[in-house]
This record gives sequence, structure tokens and C-alpha cells, in this order.
Amino acid sequence: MIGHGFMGAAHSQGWRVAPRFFDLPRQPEMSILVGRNAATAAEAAERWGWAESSTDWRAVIDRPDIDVIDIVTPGTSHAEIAIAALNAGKHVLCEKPLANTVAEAAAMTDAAARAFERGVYAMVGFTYRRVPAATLARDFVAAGKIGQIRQVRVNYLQDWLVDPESPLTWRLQKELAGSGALGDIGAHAIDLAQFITGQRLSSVSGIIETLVTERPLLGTKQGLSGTATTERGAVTVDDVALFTGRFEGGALGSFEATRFSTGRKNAFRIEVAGSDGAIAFDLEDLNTLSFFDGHAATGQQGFTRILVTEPQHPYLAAWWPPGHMLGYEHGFTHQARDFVHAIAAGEQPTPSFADGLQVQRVLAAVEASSDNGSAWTRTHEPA
Ligand code: SOE
Repeated sequence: MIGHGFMGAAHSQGWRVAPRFFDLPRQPEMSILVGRNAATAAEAAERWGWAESSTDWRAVIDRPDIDVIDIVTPGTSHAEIAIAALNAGKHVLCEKPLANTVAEAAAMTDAAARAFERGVYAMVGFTYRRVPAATLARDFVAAGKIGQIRQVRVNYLQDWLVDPESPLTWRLQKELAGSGALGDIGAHAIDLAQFITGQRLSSVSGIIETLVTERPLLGTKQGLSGTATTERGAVTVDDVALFTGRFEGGALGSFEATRFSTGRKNAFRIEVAGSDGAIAFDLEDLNTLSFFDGHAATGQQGFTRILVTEPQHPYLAAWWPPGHMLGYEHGFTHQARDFVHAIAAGEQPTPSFADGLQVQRVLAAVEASSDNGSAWTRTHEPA
């Protein structure tokens, strides 16, 4: 695993737990964690259960005893590491968004396509697909339970930047993060909406804005934020991204991704309305899926809150008895499980790098639209 921030902790948990709760066709061994600073990398490796640590990712990629590279660094290094790893014959799991630009994502996708021919696989980490209730939402839509999709409403709301004195972390710097709320959480919104509906966005119209343009430089990092110093620097990414979109199947979507929704910590909600019913998923209530059956008798209609904890629900047979809840971290365990299964079966894991590239094109189209006075912008060509 290369990198060891918040996502490093989440991925480590996934790798550690997956083989203990699921029967896997291959046993992942947590071999080596790579970080820029030897002492902090060693400390993270020790805490999360990696056998070794290193500061040299290139040397690690060349090691014959390493089969999989998991990339949890800021987006700026995804392309270089992923392409080198795939060319060296290593399977790659890469955190979202796939890259900082469409060009980088396209180069990664080309490398993944070449690697695929050699039985080497690549996957991008849109983990919310693997929250059982979100997977079930996709299954309901695919089974035709809500009919023809007409409207999709997605909000991903956070508030960790409301304080203008909150420091300038890497997520606020374009050269490191690519974009702000748009790529960090808007990418999740796009991926989950496309996953659940089974349809891709074909065009978008959006507005992105930086609400606080200057912040104190970072002292010591703590979680997503940290301590502030007396020096200040420019925020070079968006704080808020709002956009509407058309799906290939004709549905209309509205999307909101923001780090300025006061009081909302990690509120991710998607509602899909169809000709025969509707579904709603809310990450703050992630063990349930709301389903409206439009064919229920008049007078008996209403959203049903399905408790997604039964063994027949996606991933649940491996976990607790019915009614015993899962949390944020389980998506990462399911991600590790699915990646190992795909590798062992010799199949393309999903979401693929091509899927990550398509999301990247939507992100670029939203930015281009915002630059052009919210003009409708197609998503199928590099913007
Ligand atoms: C920060 O906004 C963040 O950690 C994202 O980077 C993650 O992808 C999301 O799961 C939670 O919020």
C-alpha cells in the first residue's frame, strides 16, 4: 500500500478483515506500507498490521514477492504509480478520483487495458457501491422494480471547511487534489448515481465556486484538517459544486457536492424516481434502503424502510445475525473481497479504470460548464 492517510487506515482495515470474514480464493498478505517519511510510515505499518515499511515505492513495485499495489496517495501521484505498477505486472487498486486530469486518467486506462491482456487487473476505489444497501438499490433498479428512471437527486454534504481559519490541507490545492468538493465527493455522487441507475451521464450544466479563497497554511495534520500556522496561502479548488445532468436513458439528475453545508458531516443521499416506484439511500442510515412501490394499492402506498441486514442481502451472509449493523468501514472490506475474487477468477474488477476515466470526464465537463457560464457540456469527450 502506497500512502497512509485517512484512506490508508480505511484500506488497511479492509485488507485485514476481508480474509477473516469472507472465504477468499487467495489470501492477501499485508506485506509493505510505503510513505515519504520513514518514521511515520513505520509507525503506520506497525499500527495497521503491515509487515514492513519503506520510503521507496519504485523499489517496492519491482519486488517479485509483491502482487498487488494499493494506491492511497493524493491524486497527483496516482497516474505515475499506477502506470509503473501495471507495467511491472502488479494488480492495482487506486483510490478515487482516478486521477487529477482526464489526460492522466486516460493514460492509466490505456495502461490497464494493456495489463489486462497479460492477466493483470486494475480497479478504482468507489467504495460506496459496496455498502450493502447501495448494492441492493442497484439490484432493485436492475430488476425493474422502479420502472423507467425519470429523476435522480444526489446530495453529498460535508461541513469541514465552514471555518475560514481551517487550514490549507492538500485537498485544497489543485496541483495535489485536482479539484475540490467536485472531485473528492462529487466523484462519489456521480459514480453511485451511474452505478445504481445503470446509466451514464451524457451532458451536464454546472457551477463550481470557491467560497473562502485564502486560508492559513497547515501546521500539523489532524484528520481531514489540522492546526493552522500564521502564514496564508491561496485555495485553488472549489468548495461547492452544483450541477444538473442528463442520463443516457433520458433521466434528469441534480447533484450537489459541498464542504460548506453547515451541520452536515458526511451526508450522502441519493433518490431515484421511476415510472413504477422509487428508491432512496442515505449514508447516515446506511443499514436501510427506502423503497416506494408504485403498484401497491392506493391508500396503502408509502416508502418502506427495508432493513438491509439479512443474509440474503449483498455481502451480509458473512457478517452478523439480522438486525446487527454495519458501518462506514465495511465498504472497504467488501472492496478488498471483490478485488481478490476478480483477480483469482481472471475477470475485470469493477469499477474499472475505464469507469474511473468516465467519471473524470464528467468532472471535467462540470468544470468546463462552470467556466462557460454553466453551458450544457457533453461528457463523452475530454473537456
Ligand atoms: C473527505 O471529503 C472524504 O474523506 C473523501 O475523500 C472520501 O472519499 C469520503 O469517503 C469521505 O470524505
